[in-house]
Formats: sequence, structure tokens, C-alpha cells
Amino acid sequence: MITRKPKGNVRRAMLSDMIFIRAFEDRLAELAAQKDALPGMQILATGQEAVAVGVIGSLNPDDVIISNHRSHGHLLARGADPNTLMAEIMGRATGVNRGKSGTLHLIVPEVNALMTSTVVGAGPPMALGAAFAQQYKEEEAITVVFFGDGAAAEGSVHEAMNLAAIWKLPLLFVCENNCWAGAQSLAEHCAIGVIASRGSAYNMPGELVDGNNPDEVLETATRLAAHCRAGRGPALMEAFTYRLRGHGEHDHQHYVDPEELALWKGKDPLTTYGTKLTEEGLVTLQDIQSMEMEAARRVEEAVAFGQSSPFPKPEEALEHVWVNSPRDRQ
Ligand SMILES: Cc1ncc(C[n+]2csc(CCOP(=O)(O)OP(=O)(O)O)c2C)c(N)n1
Ligand SMILES: [Mg+2]
Repeated sequence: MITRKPKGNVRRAMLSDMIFIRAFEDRLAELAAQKDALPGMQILATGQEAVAVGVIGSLNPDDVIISNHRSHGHLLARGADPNTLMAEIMGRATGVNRGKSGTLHLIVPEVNALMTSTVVGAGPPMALGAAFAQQYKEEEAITVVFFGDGAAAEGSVHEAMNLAAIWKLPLLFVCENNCWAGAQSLAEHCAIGVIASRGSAYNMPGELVDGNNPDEVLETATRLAAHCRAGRGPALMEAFTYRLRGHGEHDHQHYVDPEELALWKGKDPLTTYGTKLTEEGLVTLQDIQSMEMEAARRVEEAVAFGQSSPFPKPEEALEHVWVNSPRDRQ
């Protein structure tokens, strides 16, 4: 329940960020459909943008984020440079990880994005380590880890929740429940209806939010982040949303009920939030058009940057892989 509405400029910024994330990922979808334009799988978070902007909006610059395979929105909302992110997704040497990570294992130190991983359930134990370091060094910062409804069933996630609660770590678990884990529906892979209710099993707050409503995500994430920051231990937030595209761009959703998909397309957070802010007089239709035009321009700049960048040289393959490796010291 929203108790306090965020300020107008914050809400306009969330809308603008959602529009930008969607434009960035729509362009990736186009490129993925072209032969040889992008290497590897493309996994997009279309429809889930409100979770990214709401959670990231609750954080301070020092906070650490860890994400999974569906990470572009989290990283862009956090302020990752679209040019070097796009170049990385294209596998280019100018990419944020010099073309060695690709889209699925990104690290963006400039914005404290410690890692993203496509190993389902890998993020929470890593986040545990980051939060332990923050507590040990008596920092004010917290760690936020994004994971899916499918990942919520992994043993590693339960172990991380248990230890985080025992040690009272400053760790916010964000379960982005998009109703699918690959081609398995929520009902097929999850024994309970509300994943947030697992918080009580680990003696931490567990709250369910409408993941298509950025205001609600921001308000709850801010409150739970404050709980973590105050030394009261971890918290769990479940953001209920929907994956509007296939698991990856190779997946044409043949197993999805068209009526269910149409229902959720009607709840597309970009449209609903744009309409809401327009009705409240915070933005005009022209403002939204300008945001869309600026997003398209910025995305094309990123694509041009990536496409004009070289691929890494084969002889550089082992550089920047290990810290202090004997090879680097030579
Ligand atoms: C340990 C592990 N098991 C299985 C996979 C294959 N896999 C990749 S994504 C995915 C579904 C994950 O679902 P969820 O956690 O809900 O995230 P979503 O894809 O819906 O964002 C699976 C099973 C994997 N990458 N790693
Ligand atoms: Mg899922």
C-alpha cells in the first residue's frame, strides 16, 4: 500500500527511464532477429521495467546491485553507460567488460553492479558475500539482489536467505516474479502462491508488490532498504509482474495462453504509468513523445558506437580475467 507518493520529478524520471529501457531492449530484439548482428542469446525484460526503475530508485550510489540473466533494465536504471553496455552485448572490445562478458555475465563497477549471472540462483550467495563485506567494514551501503520466481526454488537462494538472516546482513532480496521460468508456468514450478510469504520462514519481512506499478515498487523498496540499512537484517520483496516476450529471443512463446498474454499486455507498465502521469497532469502526451524520441536517438547512438567498435583480439583473451594473476605480473 502506498503511504507516501514520490515527488513528481522522481516519477517523471521513472517513466523516462522505463521508456529508455524498453527502447534499448526493443532494438536488441530487432538486432537479434537479424543474422549475425548479435552474438549469443538475447534475454529481455520487456514488461518488467517498473521493477527495475522502482528498486533502483530506492538506492544510494554506494549500494551494490547483483542481477541475473534478465539484467539490462537494472543496469540502465542504475546509470550504466548505454554505449559501452551495447558494445558489450555486441561482444566488442569497447564494451564494459572488453567484450568478454556478453549480455549474460555483465559487471559494471562504475555503478556498483557487482555481477549478473545466467546461472540461476547464483546471485543470492554472491550478494551474501557483498553484504557481509558491507557489514564487516561498517559501511552504510546495502546490497540488492534480483532473482526470478524460478530461482526462488534453488537451494542456493534459501541458503543465502538463511545465512543473511542469521548474520543480520544488509541485503534486500528482490524476487522478480514474471510468472515464468523458461517454459514452465508459476503454477507448474512453485508450490506456494506468494513467494514473499517465505520471508517469515527466515525471520525477515516479506512484502508483495504490484511489479507493474513503479510507485508501489519504489515505496516498498525504499522502506525495505531502510530496514536493511538500519542494521535490522535482510528483507524480501516480491514484485509480481509478467514476462511479455519469450524466455529469450529464440523462444516464440508457443506455450503461452494468448488470452493471458493479451491481459498482461493491457497492463504494460509503460502504457499504464504514462496514462496515470498524464491524467495527474505531471506529463503531457508531447512530453512522452519527446521522451520516446530522445530514447530512440540515444539507443541509435549506442548501436552505432557498438557497431563501429572492433572485436577483441584473440591474444587478449586471457587479459583482465584474473586479479593479480602470475600472467599480469609478468
Ligand atoms: C543452475 C541453472 N539451472 C538452469 C538453468 C537454465 N535456465 C536459464 S534461465 C531459467 C529460468 C529462470 O527462471 P526465473 O528464475 O523465473 O527467471 P526469468 O527467466 O523468468 O527472469 C533456466 C531454468 C540455468 N541457467 N542455471
Ligand atoms: Mg521468472
